Amino acid sequence: MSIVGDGGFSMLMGEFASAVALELPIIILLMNNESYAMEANAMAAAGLASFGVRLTDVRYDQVAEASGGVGLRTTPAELPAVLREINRTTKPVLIDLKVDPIPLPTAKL
Ligand SMILES: Cc1ncc(C[n+]2csc(CCOP(=O)(O)OP(=O)(O)O)c2C)c(N)n1
Ligand SMILES: [Mg+2]
Repeated sequence: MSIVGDGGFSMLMGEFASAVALELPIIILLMNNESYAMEANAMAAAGLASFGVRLTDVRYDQVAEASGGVGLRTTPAELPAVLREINRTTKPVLIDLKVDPIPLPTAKL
C-alpha cells in the first residue's frame, strides 16, 4: 500500500494507468484534503498569507475507474470497513479518502 497526498498524486496520476497496464496488485491510499497542506503550513510558519495552496475536489476514485482500475471514495469513519472489503485483485485500487484540510500548526520548518 502506498499512502499519498492529493497534491502529490495529481502531479503524477498518469502513472496509475501504467499500474493498470502492468496489472500491479497495489493499493493507493490517497489523503484527499483538497490542499497542498505542507505548503500552506510552511507559509503559515513563515508568517505569510497562504496562496495557491487550495485544490479542487477532484474525483480521484473516478480517475482510477476511468484508467481501468478500482476507485473507492470514503471517509475515515468508513475506512476500516473499506479496507476489509478489498479483495486481492490484479487491478490497482485507489482509495480516495476525504480528510480535513487542517494545517499542522506545530511543524518546524
Ligand atoms: C514536483 C514537486 N513540486 C512541488 C513540490 C513542493 N511540495 C512539497 S509538499 C507539497 C504539497 C503536497 O500536497 P499533498 O500531496 O496534497 O500533501 P498534503 O501536504 O496536503 O498532505 C508541495 C507542492 C514537491 N515536493 N515536488
Ligand atoms: Mg493534500
